[in-house]
Amino acid sequence: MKQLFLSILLASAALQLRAEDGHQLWLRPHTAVPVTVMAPAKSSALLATAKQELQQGWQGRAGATVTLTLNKDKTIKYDGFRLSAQGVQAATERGILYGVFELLRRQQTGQPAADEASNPSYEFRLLNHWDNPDGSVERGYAGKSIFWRKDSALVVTKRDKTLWQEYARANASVGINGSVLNNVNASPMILSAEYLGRVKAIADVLRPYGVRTYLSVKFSSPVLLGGLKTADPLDPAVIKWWQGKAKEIYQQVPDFGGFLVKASSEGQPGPQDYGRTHADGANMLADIVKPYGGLVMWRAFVYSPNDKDRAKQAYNEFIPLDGKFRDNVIIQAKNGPVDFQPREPFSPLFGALKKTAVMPEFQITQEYLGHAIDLAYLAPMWEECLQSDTYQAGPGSTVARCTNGSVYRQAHSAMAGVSNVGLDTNWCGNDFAQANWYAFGRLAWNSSAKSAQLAEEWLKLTFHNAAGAATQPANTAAWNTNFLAPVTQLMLASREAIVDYSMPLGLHHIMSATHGHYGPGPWWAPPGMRADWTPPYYHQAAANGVGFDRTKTGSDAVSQYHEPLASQFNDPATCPDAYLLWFHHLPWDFKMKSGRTLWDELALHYDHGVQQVRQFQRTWDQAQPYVDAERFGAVQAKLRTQSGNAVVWKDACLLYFQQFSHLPIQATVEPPMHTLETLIANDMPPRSPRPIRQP
Ligand code: BDP
Repeated sequence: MKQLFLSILLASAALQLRAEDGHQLWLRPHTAVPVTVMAPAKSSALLATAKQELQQGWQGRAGATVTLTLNKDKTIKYDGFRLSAQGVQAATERGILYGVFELLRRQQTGQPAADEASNPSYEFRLLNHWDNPDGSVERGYAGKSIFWRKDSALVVTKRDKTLWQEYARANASVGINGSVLNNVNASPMILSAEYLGRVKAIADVLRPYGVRTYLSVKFSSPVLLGGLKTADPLDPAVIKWWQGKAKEIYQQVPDFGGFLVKASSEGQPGPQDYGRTHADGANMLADIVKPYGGLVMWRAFVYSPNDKDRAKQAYNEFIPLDGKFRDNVIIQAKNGPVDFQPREPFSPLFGALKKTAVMPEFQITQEYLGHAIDLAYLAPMWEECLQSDTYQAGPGSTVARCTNGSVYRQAHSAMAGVSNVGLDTNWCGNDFAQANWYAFGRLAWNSSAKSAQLAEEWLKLTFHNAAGAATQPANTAAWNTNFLAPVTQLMLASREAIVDYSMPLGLHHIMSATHGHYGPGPWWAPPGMRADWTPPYYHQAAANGVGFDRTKTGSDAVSQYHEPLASQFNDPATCPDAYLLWFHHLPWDFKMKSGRTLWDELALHYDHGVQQVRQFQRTWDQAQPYVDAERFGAVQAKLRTQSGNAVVWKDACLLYFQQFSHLPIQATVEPPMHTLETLIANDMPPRSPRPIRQP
């Protein structure tokens, strides 16, 4: 009897204690069903990985035989694959691995394996890590770098390797095939022999998962590291220096992917320092990596303090260079023309550069969307950009089609995402931020994928049958109704909620820099600060109205868009509400499409954002029976903080703008609970603690 009591106690303790810390991501282990895997005879690390994944994750018929076939087939492109009753067929070893992950994903999410080819939309699907050699991460909210570490930096430990392997596996499972290991604000150190040694060690661990290694380089490295007098891209000594460096890199990492360059941008050195163009700089590096099959990703994130409208500058600088870049150069452009704001229209460079490959850069890390505190599922934002019609080659020339090779002839195609990964136990700081890593990979694979489907997939993989959940869902129907459906809705509404309580109706860049772009700062303009780094430059609030005039009679940014967009954006009557104050400076009593005044509409959006987060809290609370205690509590705490901070955003913006509008806040809007004075004085919303994995 005593024995029985003890074992019941132990069993129930095990059930309660087996909380999940999120480290397994969407790849939580399952009890595998026996399977026989027939693989090509050749021995290869990638094929071995594929075989192992099948054996440890098979959920299909017990005793089934799965055949992996390497076979060129004209329906298969790049690293695509075909699933059939026999198994997986692909032209490359990477394709086999991706097919295996797709097969397993389908089994786990209950989708039948259709007999059809699945091809990636983009040839290169890359994460950009903004990691510094000292281990810090620019705009990182999930702990220190997984690649670099201060002090004993270059000693590779067993723990490093385990982490890099887990990271590579997660990437491979969603089709990501490249990682840029360091910050675009690059340290020249990264190209030193010592650091290249560590790059090699990382590359060796990532390779069996099909993830190639890339580096960001500082344009002045020949001076800073090589001791040369110049970094002029046309100088023979400079060219020779880069050639030597490339040789050294490729000796260590034979499949090195290439360079990412932020040049002549935000104080970074570049070809313009020597009177040369972006094309001169990019082509010099492209010629050097060409013999090795390398790429140069040259960023279009350029703007100077002297330009009257920051949003116009990339277009003005790059359009005259169209057709002047080598075919292994890809221009990497952020989704919007300014920065990674909660909402921007698409960058007018997409589709306008017709003889130069352009790749979209998205920000997975939530610099302007609530860091790792706020719950923001970003796939709807990326889908919005990818599906925007540029009209540059007729209707249907979406951003996706203009960048993935469907519209223009381009030698290569790529998509990049600024990673949100760090040393935190759950990798991303917020359990829900993992969904953005997942969705980025899946969208780079299939740019027509729907955010809703990706959210569902991710939720099933990440939460279904959560170990240690208070009540194990008795059947899938209850789980679907009580967890999957409401939490999917929460995810899909989450980005719009942030837009609403922070920068609705086309407002942008009005956050405070004091807290690293987290909270509101419409007033933020320290003396001497360059104007285009301060919110008043962007919102232009005054007695006569609010918004940035980018119409034909304003900065004329509208003309960078192809018709019919230029005319549509130019007229406030036809400009979508979502972009209204992006393109227009309008009086506070401007009549909106809804019939309300601009002021009232603005207040309603702010209020709606706040109410939405409260609804998210309720939805999550009801999900408790279906989630393990650890992840439930972590998300609940974050939502609580977000909810308070959303009110801070609403109060700050409405009270600040009210100084100019002099209009009352309508009665249906929740009255402010802060005063403008305290908000400005504190300038710092509360933050939530996060679990940190010690390096
Ligand atoms: C801005 C970030 C800054 C980055 C820059 C970039 O605030 O940290 O260095 O983008 O993309 O949004 O280069």
